[in-house]
Amino acid sequence: DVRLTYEQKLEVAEHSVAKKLLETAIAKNSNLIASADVLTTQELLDLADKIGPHIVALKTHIDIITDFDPDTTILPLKDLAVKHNFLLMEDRKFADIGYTQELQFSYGMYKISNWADFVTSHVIGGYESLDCFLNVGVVAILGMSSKGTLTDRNYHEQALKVAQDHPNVIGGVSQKQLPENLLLFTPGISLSDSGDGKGQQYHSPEHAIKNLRTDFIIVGRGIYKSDDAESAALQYKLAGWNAYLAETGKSA
Ligand code: UP6
Repeated sequence: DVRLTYEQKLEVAEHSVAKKLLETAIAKNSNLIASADVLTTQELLDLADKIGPHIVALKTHIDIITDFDPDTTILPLKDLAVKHNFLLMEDRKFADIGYTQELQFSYGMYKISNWADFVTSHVIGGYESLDCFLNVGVVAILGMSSKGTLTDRNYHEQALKVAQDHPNVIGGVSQKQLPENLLLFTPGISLSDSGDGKGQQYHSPEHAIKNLRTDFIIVGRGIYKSDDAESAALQYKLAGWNAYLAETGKSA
């Protein structure tokens, strides 16, 4: 069977955030999500402004920003997201009971629910633990990219069942192909490295898109550690988009 295009996925998508992601991919000819794992507000904003034109979403780990402040970190970040038309994905990887996740999502200093378009969450707390993410999309962690991860086949299967049943879930993070009703997000992508010496395992954009049928590749160090983040983002964007075009037969 042939891979569905983003246009075809948009026709059947039900969640507003899934639709927005697919519309953005189509508008920008990009399936690239950049992971902005930098430590200061200045680096975060500089990176977002530079690579913004090439990405569908910017993935944050907001709790590693050393000088976080809602007014100086989040407000300008939201402006950049509007300026360059990308979504904000907070990679919080929630992993608790629903009650606690609700507090972590809306309170504390990060107030993620005020600004994130979508978040990642483990499903280890079970179906109801995802109920709190009412107005955002949830990307469920089904399988991890790191060596020795406990997300084996059985875990993946059971986690997938939770994800597929829950109306807040738009997709999953995985290193395996997913059923077509979920969007697939794949980290562990690099054009030059096979690992980081700390358990991370990398594959090429082509592998993720051809073999796993990934909808969105997630690239961190490959972009923000590069000497020229803007051209690295463009390079990953083109690698991802060309692999997609080849798979859908949209290009010769
Ligand atoms: N990430 C993974 N693997 C997973 C889930 N999430 O690498 O299974 C996240 C990391 C990091 C990014 O938390 O933010 O994706 C990958 O960054 P890198 O490209 O620099 O390795």
